[in-house]
Amino acid sequence: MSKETAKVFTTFSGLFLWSATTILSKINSPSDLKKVSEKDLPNLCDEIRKRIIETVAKNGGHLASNLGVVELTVALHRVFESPEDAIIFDVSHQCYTHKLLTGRYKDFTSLRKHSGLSGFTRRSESQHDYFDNGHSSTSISQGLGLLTAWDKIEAEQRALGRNPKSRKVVVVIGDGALTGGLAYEALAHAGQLSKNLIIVLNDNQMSISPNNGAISRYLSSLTMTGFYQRFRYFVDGIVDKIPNSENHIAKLIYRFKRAVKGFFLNTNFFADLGFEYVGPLDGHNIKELEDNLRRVRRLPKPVIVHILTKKGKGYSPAENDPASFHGVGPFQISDGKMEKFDTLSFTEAFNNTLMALAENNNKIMAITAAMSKGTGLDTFARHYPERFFDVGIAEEHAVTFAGGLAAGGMIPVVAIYSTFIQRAVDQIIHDVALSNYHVVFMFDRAGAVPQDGETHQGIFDIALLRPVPNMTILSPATALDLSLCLMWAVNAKRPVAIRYPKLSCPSELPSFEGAMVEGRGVLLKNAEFAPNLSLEFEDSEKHAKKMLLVCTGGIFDETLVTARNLLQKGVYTDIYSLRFIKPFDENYFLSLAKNYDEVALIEDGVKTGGVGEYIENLLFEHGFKNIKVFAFPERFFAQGTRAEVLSDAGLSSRKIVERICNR
Ligand SMILES: Cc1ncc(C[n+]2csc(CCOP(=O)(O)OP(=O)(O)O)c2C)c(N)n1
Repeated sequence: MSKETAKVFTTFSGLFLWSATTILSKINSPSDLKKVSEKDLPNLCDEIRKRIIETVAKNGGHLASNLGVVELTVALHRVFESPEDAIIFDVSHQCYTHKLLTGRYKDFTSLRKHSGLSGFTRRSESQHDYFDNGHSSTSISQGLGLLTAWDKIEAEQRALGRNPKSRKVVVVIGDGALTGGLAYEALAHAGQLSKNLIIVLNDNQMSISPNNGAISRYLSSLTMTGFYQRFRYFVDGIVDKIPNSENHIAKLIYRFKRAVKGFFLNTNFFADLGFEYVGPLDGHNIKELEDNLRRVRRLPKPVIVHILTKKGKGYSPAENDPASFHGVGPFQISDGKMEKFDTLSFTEAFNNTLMALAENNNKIMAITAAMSKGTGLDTFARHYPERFFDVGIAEEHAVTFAGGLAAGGMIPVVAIYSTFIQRAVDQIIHDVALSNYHVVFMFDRAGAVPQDGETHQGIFDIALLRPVPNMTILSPATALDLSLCLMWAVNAKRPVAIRYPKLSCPSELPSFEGAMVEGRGVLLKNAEFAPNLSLEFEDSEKHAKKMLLVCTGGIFDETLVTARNLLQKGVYTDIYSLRFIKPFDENYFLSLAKNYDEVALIEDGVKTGGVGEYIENLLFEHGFKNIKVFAFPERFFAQGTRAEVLSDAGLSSRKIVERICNR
């Protein structure tokens, strides 16, 4: 390793990087970890960081978040007895150390690969993973439910005269995830139930981007109370040494401690909810973490352990720019350089158009739920800070807030990933569509989503929102198409959702330049998209059948490949790209469809309730016989490249052509 490379590792000890991993490779379970001596723990943490950096540099992943929780995860697995005790990670994008310590060291190179380890906790992978997480702010509810169930079972055992082991539940939640409303519903309930739920609040002052807002300010104010915490542990240390017979002395000291606490923490939101508040602790100090976790393990009430960590810890490119290293593709370890693509993505196409529109219309406002980088709205935020809102991981609020803005005459543009909008379906129905408010929704990452797996596929939005009255749903196929859709939506005076994939935009084709006509898509004849292949059909009728491929815009690129492959096999094929998923001009479509012998519907969404199923029924009702629907079957789809996910769903060009040709 060169000196340059060594420089980027900020915390690794001495010459360790040149030696092979030794401690980590021998840990097959948390019980092996418990045997590691205290003095070896810093080396173990170095090994873990090295393994994470090397793997993520190749496979991509959530680097900065994982580097921040190495010591915490080691401490948790040394103090608690997973899997008898449950350690639950919110979102679980920060679970890599947990995976490495729970028997998945050898498979770790397959992280986020097709058929490999997921980048999140998955029940199918390990008994140490209690939940299939990926969406934010669920962990406190999950932990509380699990603990309530275990407590009931324990009580039943005790009633039978047995002496069951008391199982513990620890939840790890970040300050970003704590901006989600679900977390507060759970906190209120946990305070009410008053069980020993242990919540570790991992405060790195970052969501994906810096965590602004009132909650973040409040957490910072809590970090001022370090003196009280030192005092508190000093007193607890004394109380621990007092024999039981002298309990009244302990009680006196406890009262004194409460009085001092009142002085330093005259309000503490968590304490007011019924939690014991412990912290702030140094989240990179294993000894301090272990000592405190051992103490809170025994408390008869819910506890918040507030720890401070550094996102990206140990790797300077990630420490210096944690937002860019939150979720990364492959990168160069020596300097953190990431691969750059010069093709235009749908996300960029959206933002270019939005910037152009916002320049001439100051009613346009942009909203994101903690995804300003992912949705590309960071550019808008820089130019129009007064018209930009990052509401935190609060999709429900984002939508209802947008309804309020629309009621006040603004034109809110809400950019949320397709998978996360699932959270806010009721807000779309009740707070926007019912009043027919003019809100523009941009559903990024619609359809097949690479590498993140089940929790992140954007395949349910069409089925969830197509039945909603007043909703318009658009699915552009190219950058120009997306621009036209957004311009149309900004003038539409009703709720409009535009869905588009995580993908580079396909090359433009002249047919997309046509003006938008409500309810209608874009017909592309094969002479346009495959001039060389279509020649053989020009003057002859030698093709047996004429095929129309009808596709959602998000899968237009693959549909083009399919059409060309069919042409090569001698099947005359044209494409109809569904610019409008809803409303749908049925008469216009039927008048087109009657020119074809066979129609295949290709949709990058779930089949049940999808637009393909709807068009299939329409065609049947009008006497069409030869119809095939290609869409995601009712299953969850694990991680893989886009092509692998589509293939798993039977949507690869090869599989579609095969099914069509073997009719
Ligand atoms: C409902 C939902 N919205 C958005 C996201 C995308 N997301 C993943 S991690 C993350 C930030 C989490 O921040 P924090 O909890 O502080 O963890 P950190 O990465 O800082 O350790 C976000 C916004 C998500 N997973 N779920």
